[in-house]
Amino acid sequence: MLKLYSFGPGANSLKPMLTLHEKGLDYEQVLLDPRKFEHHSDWFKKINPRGQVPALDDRGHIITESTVICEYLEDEWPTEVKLRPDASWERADMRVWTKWVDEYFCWCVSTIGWHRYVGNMVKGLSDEEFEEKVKNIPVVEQQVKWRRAREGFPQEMLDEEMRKISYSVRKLDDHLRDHEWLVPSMYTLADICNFSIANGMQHGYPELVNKEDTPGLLRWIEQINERPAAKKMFADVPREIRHEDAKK
Ligand SMILES: N[C@@H](CCC(=O)N[C@@H](CS)C(=O)NCC(=O)O)C(=O)O
Repeated sequence: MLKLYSFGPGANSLKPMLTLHEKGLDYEQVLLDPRKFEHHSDWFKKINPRGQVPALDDRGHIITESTVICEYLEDEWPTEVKLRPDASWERADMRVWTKWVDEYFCWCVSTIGWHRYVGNMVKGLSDEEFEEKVKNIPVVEQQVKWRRAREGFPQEMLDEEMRKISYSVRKLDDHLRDHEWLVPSMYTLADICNFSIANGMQHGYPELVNKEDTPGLLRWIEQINERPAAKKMFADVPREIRHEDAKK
């Protein structure tokens, strides 16, 4: 039995979740509440010592790192639905896109997400209460991020991350104006992994992602949202427990 630990269908959690739905695999859904810091609790750190979601439990084998989980599902659970091309050069192309989202696109969107939403989650805590929570965070870089979210990120950093987001949106749109999918011949993990970060930007960044400026990107976002697997995935997790504000 497959069990997925996540914050629900958004950001990194969405990657394996949509992959599972596209492949039609049954899995047990374990939703953690970031507002209760459940991902930093001892029971979860036994599953992922980094205290981050998503994590997959496959018959006792724990797999972490969202994109790695997606590739693992393709390797270990082959189905009629293929989310990777057969040709090695196309697979390489797919991995350039998944590497890019993991190393670049995800990070700029994440910092702005933390700036906009995560700070609010901890504003009500006293300094002592907040530091108690920070003590449980196993990754030092994440401790820094939580502190910055509470105190405010330096403006220079926010400006630079916004510049990277504008660049990312342009890069995706330039490609998607001329191609249906990121790997032109088929829908792949490259689409799923980039969609996990891009979905919702038409609402969160309407000045950047809109019909006039990014028609290719918007068409692709809408097209993936219309897929039966995406519809089922969003319907399976009720909106009130999706923690929309704290996923990135
Ligand atoms: N590289 C990891 C990143 C995982 C990650 O950043 N997860 C976020 C949710 S999208 C998280 O757990 N954030 C909470 C925290 O770090 O405190 C992956 O791709 O799985």
